[in-house]
Order: sequence, then structure tokens, then C-alpha cells
Amino acid sequence: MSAAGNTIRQRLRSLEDHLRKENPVLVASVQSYRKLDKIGRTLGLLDNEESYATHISWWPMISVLGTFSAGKSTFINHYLGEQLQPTGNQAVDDKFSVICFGSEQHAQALPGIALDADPRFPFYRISNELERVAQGEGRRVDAYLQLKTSASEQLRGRILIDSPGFDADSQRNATLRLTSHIIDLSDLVLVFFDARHPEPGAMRDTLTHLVGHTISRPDATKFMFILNQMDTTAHEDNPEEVVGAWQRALAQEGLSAGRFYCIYNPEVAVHIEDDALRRRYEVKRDHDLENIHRRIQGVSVERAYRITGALEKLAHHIEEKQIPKLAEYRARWRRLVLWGDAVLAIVVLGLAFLVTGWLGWREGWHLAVPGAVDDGGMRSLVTVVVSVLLAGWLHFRVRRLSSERVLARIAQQFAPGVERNRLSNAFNLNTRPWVSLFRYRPAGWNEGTRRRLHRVIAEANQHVQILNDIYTDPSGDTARATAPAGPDGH
Ligand SMILES: Nc1nc2c(ncn2[C@@H]2O[C@H](COP(=O)(O)OP(=O)(O)OP(=O)(O)O)[C@@H](O)[C@H]2O)c(=O)[nH]1
Ligand SMILES: [Mg+2]
Repeated sequence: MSAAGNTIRQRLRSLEDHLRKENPVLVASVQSYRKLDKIGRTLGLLDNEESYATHISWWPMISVLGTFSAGKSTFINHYLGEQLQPTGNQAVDDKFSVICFGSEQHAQALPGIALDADPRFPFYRISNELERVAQGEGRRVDAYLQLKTSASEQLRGRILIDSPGFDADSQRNATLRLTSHIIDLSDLVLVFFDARHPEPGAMRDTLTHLVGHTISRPDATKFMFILNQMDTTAHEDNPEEVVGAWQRALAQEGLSAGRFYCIYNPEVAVHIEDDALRRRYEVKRDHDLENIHRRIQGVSVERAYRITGALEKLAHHIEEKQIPKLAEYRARWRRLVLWGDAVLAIVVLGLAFLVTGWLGWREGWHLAVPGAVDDGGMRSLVTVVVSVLLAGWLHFRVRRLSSERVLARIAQQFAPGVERNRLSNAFNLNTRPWVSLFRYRPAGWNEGTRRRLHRVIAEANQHVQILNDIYTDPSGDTARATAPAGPDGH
């Protein structure tokens, strides 16, 4: 196995070590992913330094997004029970902090490259992605991301992401790309707003990005919209109006019903003099905070099912989408080669016919010359050898050119990205010189491979059953504790 192959093997081993401590149920899933990797490599869909396991997030991920100084970092510190993130009234965070569990008592901060190079994190090779949207930014991954560890028990089995205050107008492309990547991978997204400025009217684009774009997503239920710093509204004549204004601003973006929460941080809140009012605020805050925390706790369960589901989906995708596509490309290639060969054969035979005729005519003329030597046998042998070599060379040229035509078609059908690369690589495996033109199934695909693939699907189903055994509870207690919070009015 190559050095790159060894690296990926080591990485999967460290993923397993990590899961053994964090969530042992998932170790078996890594083994199934390994089996799928082997199948992918046999088919040429995956190269040696790749693993399907590095394309998904193994962590339950909760991201905290929102406007400047809304209290994102303060909320995270409160949840962790430690002052991990800096907070303050000016813009504090200028990069994304990926916060994960580390058993050492002292929190550590590592540069973004630590995330870029480690497949256990959902930012593996993110620098390539950044480079694609903004040239030169891939090398500056440290300017966008950092990794922090905390020994807080609340973090066991999950990753939290703290983000810089979101302002779509001044945001660079790379930051927008990272925000979308984080939203895509997150199991839960908390979107923070500031009750001191409940209608971020000046920030229309920000609202569109954080609210408008989220509504039509298939995973829209993973967003929770939070109005923070509610304590600052207590002195207002009509505090309800603050919440009303906020909800109207969100409604303008299309979000009219859903998951609205109003909270504030007990540690930094301004004191509310009026006892009755304070109690009312506290009751509402505790109720909403409990909902949010419960949802964060439930994310580990959602993640376990997501990983198993992704394994099964990948296996089905190979058999139902990629194999038929490869068979189609092979058939197309074969047709192009046979047509090319046929046209060439006609041209070459025609030429041979003409040359032979001409030689025959000269021969006749030569024989007429007294003293001419009869070397016809030798010449025929040379002619045959040269013709065979020429025909072989031409045939392989035709194969090459035809395969380039098919690769161009793949590029037409698929946007640049993982799927296009996988199909192109697998197709290349099918056109190597020693692969027969008359093999109808894609290279590497046979009864044995099909059986191995079905075994992976069966294993994925077994994993789901194991998860059900662990997480379902006929009495309903666990279900209640992990169910997504329903629409929460005020
Ligand atoms: N009164 C009050 N102040 C709060 C609350 N939450 C946070 N703050 C204060 O608001 C300021 C901003 O808080 P941060 O946690 O730094 O806000 P952030 O959203 O992380 O800010 P950036 O990272 O700069 O975008 C700090 O001074 C906090 O002490 C709250 O619930 N009530
Ligand atoms: Mg912050």
C-alpha cells in the first residue's frame, strides 16, 4: 500500500480510537465504511488516499451564527460552564472556532490547519474549498478557522461552532462559503439576534442569508431563531413590542411560524428591579433555554442515525446510480471505438489495395527486367508485420480518442466536484489497454462485488437496529427528551 494509503488507514484508526471513547456504537460503522472504501477502490471510484468516511461529519455539530455582539460566545461559555471564548461589546470573534471535547484540563487553541488536515473533523481539506471560491485563501485557512478544546462534560460527543458576527455586506466570499459549509454539515443551527436591535433593518442581506435562505431547505427544522439579551428590554414601556418587531422582521423574510426563542444570559444580565416582572422574564427564559439545551443534547442521537443513513445511501448510490452510469459510458466508448476501427479499417484496406496493386504493376515491370532478384516472400512478411503494428497503434489511438470524448461528456453532465471526479476516475479504469473492449460490465463489478455491497447495506440496517435498541424507549422518556422542540410561541 502507498504512503498516502497508509495515511488514510492511520486516520481511520484514529477516528476509531476517538469514537471508542466518545461513542463506541459508531466504531462498527467505521468498519463498514472501510468495506465500502474497498469496493469503491476496486471500481476506481475512490483513490487510495480517500475514504468515504472523510466526506461526512462524524461529529454531531451545533453551530451558533448571528449578528455582531448578539451574545453568541457568551451563550457558549454559559453552556460549557467555562470562560472559553472571549466576549465583549465590539466585534470580538473574527474567525470560526470549532470547539470540541479534550480531556486535558487546560483548554487548547490550535490553528485552522489542524482542522484542515484531520479527517475526523468536518473541515477536512476545507482549504481546497476556500481556494476554489477565492484564490490564495486556501493557504490562509488559519485566518478563518481555529480549533479549541474544552474539558466540559457538555461537549462530550458533540462539536460546537462559534462564529464571527455575520454581516453579509462586508463578508468575503470565503467566509460566506464557510458559513454555508457549516450550515450544511450542522445537525443544529442556532441563529442569534440582539434584543437591543431587534430589527436589523440595515442588514437586509444578513437577514436574507441567515433566515430567508434557510426556510425552503429540506432540513429547515434544524434552525432555531433566538432573540438574546431580552433582559435589556425590561425597562421598556412595552417589551412585547421588541419581540413583535423582531418577528415582523423575520416574517418579511418569509419565516412566519416556527422556532422562536427569547432568552438572556443570567450571568451578564442587567438587574430587573420589579420582582414580578423579573420572575416573568426568568420563567420565559428558563423555559426557552431548556428547550434549546434539550435540542443540543439530542443532536448526538440524530448524528448516529445520520452517519448510518449516509452509509446505506452511499452503497445504494453506487449500485443504482454509478454502476449504470459507468455501464452506459463503457457502451458509448465501445461504440465509438468500433466505429473508429471500422472507418480506419476501410481506409487502411483501401490504401493497402491501392499499394498492392501498384506494387504488383511494378513487379510485373521488374520481372520483365533481366537479372531481377525474387525477394517477394521477405517483402510480404515485412508488410504483414508493419501492418499489424500500424493497425494496433491505430486501434489504441482510437481507444484513447474515444475515451476522451466520453470524459468530455461526463464533464458536461456533472458540475466540477466529487461525483464528476469519481465517475471520470472509474471510467479511466475501464479503458486501460488490457481491459477488453467486449467486457460489458464496468471493471471491478461482478457478482462478488455486488454481494459485498449488499453486505454493507445489511450492516447499515443492523446498525440502525442497534441504535434503536439503545435510543428508543417504550415508556417515551427518551423520546420526549430528544424530540425536536415544537413551535414555541410567546
Ligand atoms: N445584558 C446582556 N448582555 C449580554 C447578554 N449576552 C451577552 N451580553 C454581552 O454582550 C456583549 C457581546 O457578547 P458576545 O458573547 O461577545 O457576543 P458575540 O455574539 O459573540 O459577538 P461577536 O463574536 O463579536 O460577534 C458582551 O459584552 C456580553 O457581556 C445578555 O443576555 N444580556
Ligand atoms: Mg463571539
